[in-house]
Amino acid sequence: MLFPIAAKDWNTAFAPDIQTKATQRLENGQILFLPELAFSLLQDEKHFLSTQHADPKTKNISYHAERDKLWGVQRLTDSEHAQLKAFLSRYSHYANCLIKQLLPHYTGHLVMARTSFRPIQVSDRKSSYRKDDKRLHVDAFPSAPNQGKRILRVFCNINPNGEDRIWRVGEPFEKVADRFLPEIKKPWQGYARLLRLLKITKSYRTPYDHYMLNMHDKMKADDDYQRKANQQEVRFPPGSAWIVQTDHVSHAAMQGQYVLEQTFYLPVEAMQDPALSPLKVLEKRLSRPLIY
Ligand SMILES: O=C(O)CCC(=O)C(=O)O
Ligand SMILES: [Fe+2]
Repeated sequence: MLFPIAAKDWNTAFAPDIQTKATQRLENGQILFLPELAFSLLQDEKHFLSTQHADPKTKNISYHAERDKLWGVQRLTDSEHAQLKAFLSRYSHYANCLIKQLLPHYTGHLVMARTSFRPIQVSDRKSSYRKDDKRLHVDAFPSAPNQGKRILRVFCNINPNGEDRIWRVGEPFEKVADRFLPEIKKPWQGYARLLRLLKITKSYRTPYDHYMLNMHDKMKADDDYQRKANQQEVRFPPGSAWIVQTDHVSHAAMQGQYVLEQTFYLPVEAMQDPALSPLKVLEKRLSRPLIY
């Protein structure tokens, strides 16, 4: 489930056999675990280890490096706003270095998406079942269809009080698909166009997005499945980092506070083995293309 990798520096040069193995393990649904990869905060960044600047309406503080945009925040002075941006921009840069060094096969294909800072204690968070990441799920976003692209995330636990980030990791994607796919109705023709027209989605919700979103919702809604599905607790201590394809790995975040995260999108064709992608797994089971 976890593939441990030794590295203390975000710019470590890895041997080719580690790079190849890491890519294979990741594509097979394992989590790349870097137990010694800490992200040390600069003096003025420590100020942000608090919940006071997180907008209570959103789960995370988010930053988009290319657009230099910060959201999900409150009560920031202009200089704090700039400092928080610089903090998340620094993490985004470090995460990018790590991925370039560890997964060079993907270089040139990865699209850098959102950076997030998660200062809220996970176990205290109340939300509807759909938004509740304490329930096992695979990632799929209702308003941001990713049209088959892989979701690759780099997490780092920066908790200053010794508190682990605790996850549950569920069964392999193929099993999840076998369990939930038969329950999902075909997308209604014209619905995706309507969602786009009404600006409910930021891009066209392909049939792939329809099936992934339904799997996400059905997994979270099923109490029996949450309890009985094959699963394992995994702990990520402070000063550790982990890389995971969250569209493929069934996961739930149960406890912990103060995590940084960088999201990347990867086209399926850029994988070493595209047959392992959720897109190809679903297309095989449904015997038809799902991107159109
Ligand atoms: O915040 C976490 O530890 C993970 C939450 C989650 O489900 C996700 O980021 O996909
Ligand atoms: Fe998730």
